Amino acid sequence: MKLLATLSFVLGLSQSAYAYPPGSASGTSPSPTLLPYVGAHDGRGHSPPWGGRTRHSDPDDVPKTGAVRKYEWTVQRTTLAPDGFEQSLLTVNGQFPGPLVEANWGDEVEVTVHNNITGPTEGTAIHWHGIHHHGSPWMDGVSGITQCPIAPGESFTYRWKATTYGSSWWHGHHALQYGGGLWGPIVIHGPSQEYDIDLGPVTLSDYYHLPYEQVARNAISNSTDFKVWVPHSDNHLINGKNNYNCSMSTTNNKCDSNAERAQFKFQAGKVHKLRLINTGVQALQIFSIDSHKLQVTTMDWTPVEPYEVDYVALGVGQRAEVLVKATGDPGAAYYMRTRGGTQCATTFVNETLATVYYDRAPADAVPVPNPYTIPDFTCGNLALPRVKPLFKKPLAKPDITLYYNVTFGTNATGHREWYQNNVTFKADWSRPLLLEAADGNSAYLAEPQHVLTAIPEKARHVRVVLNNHFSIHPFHLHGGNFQIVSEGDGRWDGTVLTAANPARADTELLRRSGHLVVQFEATNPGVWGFHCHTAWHASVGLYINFLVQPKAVRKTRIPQAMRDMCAAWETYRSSGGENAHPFDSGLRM
Ligand SMILES: *[C@@H]1O[C@H](CO)[C@@H](O)[C@H](O)[C@H]1NC(C)=O
Ligand SMILES: *[C@@H]1O[C@H](CO)[C@@H](O)[C@H](O)[C@H]1NC(C)=O
Ligand SMILES: *[C@@H]1O[C@H](CO)[C@@H](O)[C@H](O)[C@H]1NC(C)=O
Ligand SMILES: *[C@@H]1O[C@H](CO)[C@@H](O)[C@H](O)[C@H]1NC(C)=O
Ligand SMILES: *[C@@H]1O[C@H](CO)[C@@H](O)[C@H](O)[C@H]1NC(C)=O
Ligand SMILES: *[C@@H]1O[C@H](CO)[C@@H](O)[C@H](O)[C@H]1NC(C)=O
Ligand SMILES: *[C@@H]1O[C@H](CO)[C@@H](O)[C@H](O)[C@H]1NC(C)=O
Ligand SMILES: [Cu+2]
Repeated sequence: MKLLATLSFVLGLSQSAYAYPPGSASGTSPSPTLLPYVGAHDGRGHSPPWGGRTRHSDPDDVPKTGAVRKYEWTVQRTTLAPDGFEQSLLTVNGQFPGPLVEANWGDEVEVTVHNNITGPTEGTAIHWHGIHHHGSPWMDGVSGITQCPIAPGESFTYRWKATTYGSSWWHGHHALQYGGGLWGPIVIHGPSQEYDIDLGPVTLSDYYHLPYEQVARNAISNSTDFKVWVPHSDNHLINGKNNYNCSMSTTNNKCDSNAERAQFKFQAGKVHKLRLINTGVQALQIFSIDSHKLQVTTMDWTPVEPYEVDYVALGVGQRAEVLVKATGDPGAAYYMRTRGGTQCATTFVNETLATVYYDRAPADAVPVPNPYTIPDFTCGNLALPRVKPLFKKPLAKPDITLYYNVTFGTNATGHREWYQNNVTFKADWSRPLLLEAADGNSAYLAEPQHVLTAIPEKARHVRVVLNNHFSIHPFHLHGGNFQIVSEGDGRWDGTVLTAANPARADTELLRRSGHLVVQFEATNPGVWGFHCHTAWHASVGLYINFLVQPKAVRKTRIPQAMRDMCAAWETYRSSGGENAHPFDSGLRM
């Protein structure tokens, strides 16, 4: 691993310094650990590339490293059995979870994606969750918004700057593809609270045995069966692994009930860093380690004053880095667990386990269960009152406030639809909003189904008020982060949680029958989605778009490669491409 890290730094080699363990492997060895930064042991001394910057420093003071981290990816269908149940997944380079993207704060990342999806063919697009793409909004990877899909047999090279640091993930943002396996973690090394061992990404995800197209079709269907139009996941995975009771299966897929769970290794007395990432489709995940406390140090990308908890609740797309001191018995093993919170997830499983082995634990050590009790709650962000960003930013007076009522209903044939202010979002993969905005097609942009608001040129501080009437929704902003003005039950009554230094994130939960009020700075020209990250809610139209700095976008020179991608897609589509036509909002298949 050290050697690879060295090579990748010196030669700019493709692939990661770190072999993120594919969940399909038998998994008998614990996850490997991460170095403090890419190239940490390359003989150039031990000062990190971010110099004297700390967790308290201005996050916009991004180091210039000049390094480019290159990856070469092939998206394809691969038959795997991450939980013992064999099925066809969409993978990158045959791996599930997909490869780790690893870089240092200030690096450039370049990922060439080849679309090799066959049987049937379909387009694809890869999104980099939480990356800002300042000056290159076409690199956001959302089909129908920032690009046409990469047509079958075609390739596209994404390039973006790691202007934030911490833990996140990439995923397919075309149709419901990421629900079919197309995702992986991102680690951007930067200043950190002190720790001894970086255990790397700990991904928490719900997992479906139905093909992802079917999950999407069910969610939009006019079925009256609750378990159809509210898709239920069959399993939940930690780092892409869990076992599954095959006698629950109603299909003929090959199945082995003895698949391995994820394993981790603790060194007694040491402080371990875990990068928790909810890479799921719908389920809220409540993470804990029996008999251990968690010290939370980040919210999404933002370093916060450390606070101690028994468990961390993450909605889809949310991340938290936690430090765990190994205070347990050096000869024992402990359960790591993630729970759905039965009211906050639609699933057939309530709990998923992994095992943490201390260094002197025998290989066959079996943990004694000792779970924390989780009281009932309303599926909002439990920890929010304790979140204090280390680099303080007070809340500015908004220049504009946008209000959205989130409701759910059916169309004339009984098919499900999500609405914001009575409109359901529909994408046109062939006409991405960003390209239309650059071309000045304002009449097209104004069509209601695009749910697009042009932010007035002079407005810098944009407040967005969501009032919810049904279900829970982890809302995610593209192209930047936001300050959380308020989150709670009922309609917003104008209360501000903390004006002095609100929490900052790019994803936050909109609780059931509650409200979420966020504020972002309209300083990054582009078309940026603000949407529910429950994949089959976004598919069914829960998706808002902001056109930020319309004049600057109009002046943007869209690279020819983006136009070529649309031309190739048009050729595929018009020649009867197998999966060229969306059947709902277009964000799923
Ligand atoms: C493309 O996928 C097919 C199977 O779906 C596989 O046989 C082929 O090797 C893949 N090509 C590349 C370049 O990975
Ligand atoms: C697996 O599921 C079957 C059917 O529901 C049940 O009878 C059996 O006890 C389960 N096995 C285990 C090990 O939980
Ligand atoms: C999950 O939890 C619910 C509510 O506590 C319970 O009714 C159900 O039986 C549990 N399911 C499993 C598979 O344990
Ligand atoms: C309702 O929505 C479904 C799914 O998008 C669509 O197939 C159907 O045509 C719609 N019905 C009407 C009457 O528009
Ligand atoms: C469901 O939609 C189909 C059209 O897609 C329609 O024929 C059927 O009557 C609808 N069923 C119900 C229960 O509305
Ligand atoms: C949202 O709903 C409230 C209460 O039902 C209503 O007063 C308000 O006008 C609605 N806002 C929009 C933008 O539709
Ligand atoms: C949304 O629809 C509801 C119910 O049909 C209606 O009362 C309300 O006025 C509509 N709101 C807007 C902003 O069109
Ligand atoms: Cu939702």
